[in-house]
Amino acid sequence: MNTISRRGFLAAGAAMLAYSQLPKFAAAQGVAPLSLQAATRTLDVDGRAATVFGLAGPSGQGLVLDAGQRFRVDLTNNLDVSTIIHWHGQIPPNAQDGVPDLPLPMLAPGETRSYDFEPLPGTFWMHSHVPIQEMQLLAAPLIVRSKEDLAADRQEVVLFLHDFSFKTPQEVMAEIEEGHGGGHGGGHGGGHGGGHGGGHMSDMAGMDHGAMDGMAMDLNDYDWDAYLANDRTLSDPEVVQVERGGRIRLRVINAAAATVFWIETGKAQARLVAVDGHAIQPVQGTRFGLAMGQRLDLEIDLPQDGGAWPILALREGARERTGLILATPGAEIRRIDTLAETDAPAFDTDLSQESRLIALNALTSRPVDRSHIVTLGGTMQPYVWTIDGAVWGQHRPVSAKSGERVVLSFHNVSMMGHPMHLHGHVFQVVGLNGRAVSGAFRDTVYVPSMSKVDIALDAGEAARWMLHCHHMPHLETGMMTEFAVSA
Ligand SMILES: [Cu+2]
Repeated sequence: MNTISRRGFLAAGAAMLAYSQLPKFAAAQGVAPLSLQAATRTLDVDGRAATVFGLAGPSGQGLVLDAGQRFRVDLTNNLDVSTIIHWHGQIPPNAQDGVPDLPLPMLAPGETRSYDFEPLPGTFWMHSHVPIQEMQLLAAPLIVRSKEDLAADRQEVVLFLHDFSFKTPQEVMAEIEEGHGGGHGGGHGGGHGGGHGGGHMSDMAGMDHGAMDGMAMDLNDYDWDAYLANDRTLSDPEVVQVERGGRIRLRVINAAAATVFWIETGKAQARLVAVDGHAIQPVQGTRFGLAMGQRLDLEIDLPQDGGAWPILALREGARERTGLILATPGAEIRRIDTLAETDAPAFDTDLSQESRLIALNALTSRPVDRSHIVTLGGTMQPYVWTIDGAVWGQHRPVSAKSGERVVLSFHNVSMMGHPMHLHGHVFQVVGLNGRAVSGAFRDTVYVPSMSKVDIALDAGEAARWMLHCHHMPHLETGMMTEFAVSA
């Protein structure tokens, strides 16, 4: 077998360890915990220096664990503000989950805290659970390799997406709350044709754009200054060296605060093989979308010819795009404009992508002990987003007992989509607009405007687990409740 050959090729070909290139060996196994530093760093965004936050591990931003390696990490806060980091999608003991004061306080400047748990393999990420810090890029990949990853002859590439503003997050929030955030009429570029049960959407479709502004399905409630792929824009994208005929595992992470992206692989055919770190029955295609907090694992078999393959991330309902380029040595790299010629469509308004995702192994069949309807509501003006009619602090917990089979039915009665993230659990998508499915396992599910999504799970550790929208301005204004699991 030639499992060594491709790695040998890469080691020889790569002069330095690029952000996206996973190191050959994640770290020394066993004894020493990995060090992770929350710290400021400087990015070059289209020629302008930007001071942002970051999470520096032993070999660049983020962490890579090998198969079987425990998540043993010493997190140090080198910022001049308190912070706390959430290991998105992982199931640590609740005390290590990384939500401010739930149960542990944030780390003061200079403080170090130790973490130790058995991680789930797959494509994960980590970020501050303070929304305005996440908006400043206090977020990074968390890749946990499986045994299969180690055995496979394929090159792993990470595509970490974020939206970026030169303004402070406080200024961004103020503009959004005043309704000056930018082009939220953009939703009408996208085909929201069919699939909606109610007559509401079709009523809207008959109205002219001026009348719909602020009323119809809203996308993109903020126009960011840049859209980053591995901290870079298309004016100077990362070029990842690949080999002719190579197989790529592309790990896409949408870490954006408030941007849904389509991933377009262009001439490179892709197979979607996992979402949120969990395997699905492979789906062929060249365009797949993901909302904030979600991940996609794409397998790409490159042709035998040399060349360059741009992997683009398109902002939904808009022309902006970002991405990286896969290229064989010596291939000609063409410049790609940061604006596409036309708007990308809105993402999954009819749940057509989600309905194509089928779990490899479904949850074991058993009676449902408890079910809850979780209503997602809110408006742009005033800028308030709610779960069951309440913001965090006035919320009524969604309750269950540890070990119970629970079904949560998200009913989105608002004009924006919401990526709903549950802490401490992996759930299966089991219903889409009232139709039963054996859908993907996830930790973050996108609930489009005026749609219903049902998830099933077995309630885990008896604790308070956060359940919230992963749109950071929505979360900042209170779109969070708790899944209260009792013993
Ligand atoms: Cu939301």
